[in-house]
Amino acid sequence: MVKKAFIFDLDGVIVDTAKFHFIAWQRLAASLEIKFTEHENEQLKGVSRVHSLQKILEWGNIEISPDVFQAKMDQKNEEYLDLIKSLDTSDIMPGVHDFLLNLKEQEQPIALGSASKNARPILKKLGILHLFEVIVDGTNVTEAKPDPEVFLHASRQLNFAVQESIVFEDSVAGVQAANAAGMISIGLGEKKILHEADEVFTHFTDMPKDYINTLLSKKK
Ligand code: B16
Ligand code: MG
Repeated sequence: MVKKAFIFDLDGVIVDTAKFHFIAWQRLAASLEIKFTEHENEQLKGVSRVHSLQKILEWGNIEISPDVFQAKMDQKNEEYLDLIKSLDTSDIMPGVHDFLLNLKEQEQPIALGSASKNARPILKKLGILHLFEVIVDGTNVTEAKPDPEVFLHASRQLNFAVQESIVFEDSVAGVQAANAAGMISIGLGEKKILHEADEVFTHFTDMPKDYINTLLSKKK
């Protein structure tokens, strides 16, 4: 049977946490009197915590000491962790659980490729940690998306070539990272935002019924 490496982003693809990152960053930006709307937020999706804060400070033209920088990052993460306290299986994105189970049934390898340092506890909380053979997250990488490092680690650990790897992403930076790696990129979200992806769906539930088979024969 044909096999491919199926690599999933976490926030905004598997679980609906993107909205909580948004709220936490917005509060952080407000504390520094920096404007932060959906437009700015879009540019932070898939971007690591440290790079996100750097971008926000650039937008506000503000410089802070390393100590305050660390304190602000901690503050954002505390807000975020507080917001996701009540996270449960109802926050799994539509169709994702079935899609993962279908892949498992076909014995297809599954990896996580996320910028988040909170990935493992979130997957555990949702009861789906065991579905992932490989987890590459913000604790394992040095380069932030759009750098392909996170996805290259994931395919390497699954023992697959980049041409045999498929990435599911909700962010522009993540789609660019998958493309830079030479992998097939499937966008989850709006076509007009994720137009660089090889294909885009609003949700997993919008994919055709036999889409896994289509992906197994898809070429970059
Ligand atoms: P944390 P993903 C990314 O996760 C989020 O999209 C992004 O908004 C967040 O800043 C980043 O993780 C770091 O997350 O603060 O939890 O370490 O989309 O790559 O799964
Ligand atoms: Mg994401």
